Amino acid sequence: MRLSRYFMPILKENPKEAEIVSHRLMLRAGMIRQQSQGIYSWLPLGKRVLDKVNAIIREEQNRAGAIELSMPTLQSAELWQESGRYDAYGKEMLRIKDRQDRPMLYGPTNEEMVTDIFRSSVKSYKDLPLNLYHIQLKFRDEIRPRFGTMRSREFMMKDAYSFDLTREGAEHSYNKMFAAYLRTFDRLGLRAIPMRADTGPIGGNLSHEFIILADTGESEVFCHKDFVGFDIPDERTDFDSVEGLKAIFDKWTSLYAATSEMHDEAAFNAVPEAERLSARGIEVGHIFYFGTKYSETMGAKVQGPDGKEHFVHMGSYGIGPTRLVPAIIEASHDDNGIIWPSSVAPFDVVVINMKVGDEACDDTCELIYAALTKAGKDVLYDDTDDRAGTKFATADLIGVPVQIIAGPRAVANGEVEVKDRKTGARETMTIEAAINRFVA
Ligand code: 5CA
Repeated sequence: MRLSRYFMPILKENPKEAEIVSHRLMLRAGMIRQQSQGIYSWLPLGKRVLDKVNAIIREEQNRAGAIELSMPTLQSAELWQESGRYDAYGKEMLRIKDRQDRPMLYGPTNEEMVTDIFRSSVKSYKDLPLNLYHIQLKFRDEIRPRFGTMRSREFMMKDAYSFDLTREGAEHSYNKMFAAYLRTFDRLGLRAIPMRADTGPIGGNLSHEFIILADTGESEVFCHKDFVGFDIPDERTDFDSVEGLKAIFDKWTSLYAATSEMHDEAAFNAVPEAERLSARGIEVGHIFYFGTKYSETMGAKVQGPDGKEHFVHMGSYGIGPTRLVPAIIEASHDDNGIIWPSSVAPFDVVVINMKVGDEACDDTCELIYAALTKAGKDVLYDDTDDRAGTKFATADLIGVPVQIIAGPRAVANGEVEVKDRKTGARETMTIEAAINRFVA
């Protein structure tokens, strides 16, 4: 991508409305734009990061056996009247009427709709377990939308829904998502700690929130320090192994960890003082087991091996991609801007031409740009005629992990400078060596 032809509206000034660093940096880097209160456009740079986050979420959902579909944002009120949540959900639900005066709503979550899909076609235990997910916009008319896309009214959610014949089966489905979430957040460069949590309007009595520790987080959390160093389930994890996944779940729930709603002061005080962590955190995921709450009210039954009809046991599993992007920034930035983990960086490398119009600089940059693009890398080429200082500031602000800097003096020697955004370390090397770093 040539920066001169890209759309990346950088702000020079700090936006006044931004209270936390991620919101400030997302606005300054031209990643998002507020369209009305709590409703955002994702501009090209932001969209790239969001897509990369979603790709990792999708890979880990698929690995755990969940199957992707796509459900609409607009739902009929009838479904919600069946479950009893149409009235119970309250003012957070955006209610709409169509031209025939039929009540509709912009989905805040999809338990009802997915249960309707399930009951229309699954009739036998032989088709279980089943886990269906989508990555789709939701709307919740939050009282206090704030911090940019961290708490917005329209937001994206990966929501998965599992169906099992028995409670034991449903627990295994829960554990699959539990392990998948540990892997997902780790690949996003985050340490998320599962904590016992309240179930709110979703219901049920088994639930964990996945929390990232951050001073700017909205949740107050309490946990054992050791969680910070626990091992993440690796790529070879067998998601069909009931014992294997139970062992992961048991380990990750063996020590104290709870959000303020579920906090038990006495149990926390039993943890040795030096090992207690009382902090603030950002909820990036939330998983629930709620048994037959929706299957009973909506009549989702399958025939069991005993020939009888059984209401299915269900769980739901949410991740907030549009919250994860700012959460990653909260965890990874410095005074100059964002520092993306390479797994979600909008570009793998930025090539900075220090003297556009100088034949040697132009040729060198074009050569590197072409070679890295051919090697399948996402390359941003700063071919603008901005001053060097502006180019460096932009590259640091948008947080691309590696900068290749081509200035006339180095280029005359057949060399470029390679800067690591995270450490700030700069190294001069031949053009070939700079290319090989990515191609090899
Ligand atoms: N149906 C269940 C799970 S699929 C559910 O709705 N869970 S939730 O309410 O906990 O939301 C799931 C995730 O969506 C949260 O963990 C959070 O990451 C994200 N989320 C929720 N509300 C917002 C919001 N207002 N802005 C941004 N992200 C949000």
